[in-house]
Amino acid sequence: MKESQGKTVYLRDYREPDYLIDETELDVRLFEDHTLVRARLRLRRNPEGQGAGAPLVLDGRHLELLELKLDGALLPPERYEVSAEQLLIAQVPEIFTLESLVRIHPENNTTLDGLYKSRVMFCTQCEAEGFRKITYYLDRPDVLSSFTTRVEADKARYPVLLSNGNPIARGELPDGRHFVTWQDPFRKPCYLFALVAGDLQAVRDSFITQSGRVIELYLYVETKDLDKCEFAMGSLKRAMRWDEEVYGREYDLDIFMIVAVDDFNMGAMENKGLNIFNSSCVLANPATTTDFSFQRIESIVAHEYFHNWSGNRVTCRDWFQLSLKEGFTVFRDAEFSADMGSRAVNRIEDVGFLRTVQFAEDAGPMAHSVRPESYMEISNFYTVTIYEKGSEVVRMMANLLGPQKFRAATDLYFARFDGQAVTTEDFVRCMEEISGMDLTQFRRWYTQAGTPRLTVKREYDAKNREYLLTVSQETPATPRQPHKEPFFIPLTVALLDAKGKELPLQLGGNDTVSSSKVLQVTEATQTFRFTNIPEQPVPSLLRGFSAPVKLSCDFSREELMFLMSHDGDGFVRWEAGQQLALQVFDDGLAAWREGKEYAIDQRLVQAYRDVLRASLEQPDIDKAMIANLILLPSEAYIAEQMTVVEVEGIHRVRESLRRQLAQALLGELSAVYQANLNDAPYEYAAEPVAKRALKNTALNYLMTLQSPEWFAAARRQFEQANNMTDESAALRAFINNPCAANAALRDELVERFYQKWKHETLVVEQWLSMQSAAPVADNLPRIQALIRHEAFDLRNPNKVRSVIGAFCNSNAVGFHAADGSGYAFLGDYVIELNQLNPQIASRQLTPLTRWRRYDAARQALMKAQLQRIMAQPELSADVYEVLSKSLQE
Ligand code: B3K
Ligand code: ZN
Repeated sequence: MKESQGKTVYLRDYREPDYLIDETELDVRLFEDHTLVRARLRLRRNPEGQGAGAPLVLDGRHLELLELKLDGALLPPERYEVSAEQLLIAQVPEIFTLESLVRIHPENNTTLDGLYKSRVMFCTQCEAEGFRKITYYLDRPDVLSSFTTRVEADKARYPVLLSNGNPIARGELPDGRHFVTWQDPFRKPCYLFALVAGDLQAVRDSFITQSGRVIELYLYVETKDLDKCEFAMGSLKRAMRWDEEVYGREYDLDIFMIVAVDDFNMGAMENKGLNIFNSSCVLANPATTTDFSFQRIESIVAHEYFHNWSGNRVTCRDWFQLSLKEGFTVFRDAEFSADMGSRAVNRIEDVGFLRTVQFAEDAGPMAHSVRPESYMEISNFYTVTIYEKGSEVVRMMANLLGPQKFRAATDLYFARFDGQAVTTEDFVRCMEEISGMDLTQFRRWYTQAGTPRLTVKREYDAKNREYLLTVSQETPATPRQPHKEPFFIPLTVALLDAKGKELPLQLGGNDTVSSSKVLQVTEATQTFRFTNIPEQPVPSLLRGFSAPVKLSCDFSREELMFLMSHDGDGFVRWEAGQQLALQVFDDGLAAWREGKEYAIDQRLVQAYRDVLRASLEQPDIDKAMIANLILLPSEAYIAEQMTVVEVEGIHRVRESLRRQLAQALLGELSAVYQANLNDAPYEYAAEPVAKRALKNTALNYLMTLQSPEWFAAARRQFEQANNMTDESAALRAFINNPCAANAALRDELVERFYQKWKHETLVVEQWLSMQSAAPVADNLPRIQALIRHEAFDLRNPNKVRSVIGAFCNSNAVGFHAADGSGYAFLGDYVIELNQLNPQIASRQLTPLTRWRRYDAARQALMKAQLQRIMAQPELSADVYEVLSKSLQE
C-alpha cells in the first residue's frame, strides 16, 4: 500500500488556495531517455487564503528535483522539504518567483497520465491530477495562470512541437534540435495544459466566426491516418456553428488544434486550444469506420469543443464540481447530436445507455451523487453518474425553464463566471435567478445518490369525468446515504383517447388546458386530478424520459401495444415496446425455470409485425426508430430488473425469443432486409444510416434461423459491402449467432477480415471487440487466444477495452461462467494492469464489484477475486478505492 492510498478527500474540507500563480513559464526539453522541465512561477500570497505564515506546498509526484531557486537565488536544502507527493517551503515572501528544474521519464510512463510517450510521439494528459507528474505546482482547478511554454526536441524525430495558445517563437538549435514557444492568452488551471511532440501531418481548414474572425483549424495525425481526417474536421465546424447559434458562444483563440493519439486512457481531452483525442474517437472514413463510430466521433468532437466555454472559460472550483462541466457539456453535445440527426432515436439510445450503465452504478458499491461528498482517487469519479446523470439533471432544469429562459440563464452563467472556477451551486443559482423558481428541493439531484422508483396508479371516475394519477416515489439506500428525502421529479404526461389522440388536459378549474403536462412530483405520494376527461384514457408517462427514474405502472399488454403504435412521443413508443417484451420475457423465464418450452406471446409478435409492415408501407418513416422498436431489451437491461441476476436464464430465454420472433416474422424480416439493401456509394447521412441499421437488425434476427439461405446472404453482404458498417455487421451476424452448421465458415470469415484489415489499428480493435463481446458461453479460450494474438497489447487501453472490457461487460454468460473462470481471468489482468496503468485497471474492475447482484456461489467466487487483488503488494490508489468500497459490508 502506498502512503496516499486510503486517504479520503472531503468536499467539506475545501479551502481557498494559500498562494496564487499569476504566470507560469515552462521550458520542456525532450530526450529519448529523460525529459527536463524548468518551471518559472510568479507566485503571490492569496488574500483569501490562510494568511501570512502559511507554508507554500506544491504538488509534485515522483519528480527528481535538480534545482530550486527563489527570486533568482538557489535555495539550500534546509529551506525546503521534498516528499514523494509534495514540495514544501516553510517561508516565502508575499510575492516571489520560484524556479524549479526537474527530471522526469515520460519514456517509461505507462500510466498515460502526465507526460508520456505514445509509440512515436510525446503527449500529455493532465486532467485531473497529471500536471503534478510534470512539475511542482498548485495542481488544483481553482488556481488559474497564464502559460508560456517552450518545447525543445530533436527536429528529425519531432518536427511538430505543440502547446496551448499561439506560437510566438521558434528556432534551430545545435545537435539537430529545435524549439517552439507557445503562449496562451487565457488564464487556465494546469489540468488544461497540453504538450505534443511528434512527426505529425496537419490537415488544415478554417472557420469564420459570427463576428467575422478567421480561426485556423488543424487536425494533426500520423501520415498513415491522413485519409481519416475529413469527417472530424466537418464535425468540428458544425459544432462551432451550433454553439454560436444555440448558446451564442464564439471561439476565442485564433487557432484550434486537435491531435490524434493511439494510446489514450479515455476518449479525448479538452486542453485549451489543443484538444488531444484517442484516435478511435476522431479518425474516420467509410471503409474503416462504422456508422456508430461516425456518430460517436461527431459527438465527442463537439463535446470537447463545447468545453471551451463549459469547462475552460468557466471551470470547476474543485473536483467535486466535476459535473458542472461534464454534465452540462454532455447535455450540450446530446442536444447538438439531436439537432444533427434524429432527436427521438438519439434520446432512446442515450436513455438505453443511462438505464443500463448508470442505473447499475447507482445500485452498486461505487454509487455517488452528481456532486460527490468525498473521493480517494478522483480518476475513479469520471463516471456515468457525473456525466450522463449530470446531463439529465441539466436537462430537467432546461425543460423546467423552457428554451428562452434556459438560454438567458446560461448567458448569465457564462457572463458572470467567465475566467473563474465555480461550483454547481453557482450554476443552479443562475437558473433560479432567471426563472424565479425555487430549486431548493431540486438540488437533491446533486446531493443524493440512487435512482428514484416511481409507481403510478390510475383511476378513472366516469361519473365526475375525472382521471386520477397517484404517484409515489421511493429511493433505495446507497452507501453512506441510508435515508433519502423525496426528489423534485418533473413527470411529463399525456392522456390518449381510444384513437390515440391526446386529450386536452386540465388539473382543476384554473389550470390552462394543454395536450401534455409536466407534473411536479415533490412528495412521497401525491395525487394529480385531471378534470373533464370524457373517457377512460391510456396514460402516456415520462414522455421524453423527463426524469432519470424507474417508472412502473400496471399496464396491460394491450395497452403497451397501443402505446407502441399510437403514442406521439418516440421515447414512450419505444419504452412501451421494451415493457411489453419484458413482460413476455418474464413468462419465458418462468417456463425456463421449470424446464418447460415456452411459446412466445403472439401479442409481441403482432406488435413487431405491425412495426415492420409500417416500415415497408410508409416510405417516410424513420427507419432508425423502427430498428430500435424491434430490439428486445438487452441482457444487461433485463439483468437490471432482477434482484438476483439469472445469467443463464436471461441469455437462454432472450435467445429463444429472438429465434421465435425470426421464425414468426420470417416474411416481414426478409422483405425488410431486401428493401433496405443499398448499393449506392456510402454516405453518412440520416437516411442511409437508418436503412443500414434496420437491414442489419433484420439480418441478426434472420441468422438465428441457422439456414443456408441466410448464411449465404450474410456472406454476400460481407464480401460485397462498400463500407465498414455492412461488412462488420455481416461478420457480427456470424459471430453473435454461432452454430455448428456455420462454425467453419465463421472462422474463415473472421480470419479473412483480420488479414484484410490488420494494418488498420482501429479496424483491428473492432475485430477484437466483436469476438470478445459475443454473447457466447464457454468463450473464454477464444478470448485468451486473442490476448496472445499479435494484435493485442496490454499497454494500449483501446486493446484492453476491446478484449478484456468487451468480454467482461458484454458477454454475461461467458464472464459469469459458473466455475468462476471469467472472474479469475479478470482478476489476473487487473493485477497486471494495476502496475502498468492504474486508471485502466480500476475501470476494468467494475463488473466484479457488482457481486451482490448474483447467487451465493457466484458471490463467493467474485469476492474471492476482489480479495485476491486486495492482497497484492503495491496497489494503486485507484484500484484500492474500488476494491475497498466494493468489499465493505
Ligand atoms: N475531461 C476529459 C476527461 C478527463 C478524464 C481524466 N481521468 C474528457 C471529457 O470529458 O471531455
Ligand atoms: Zn467532458
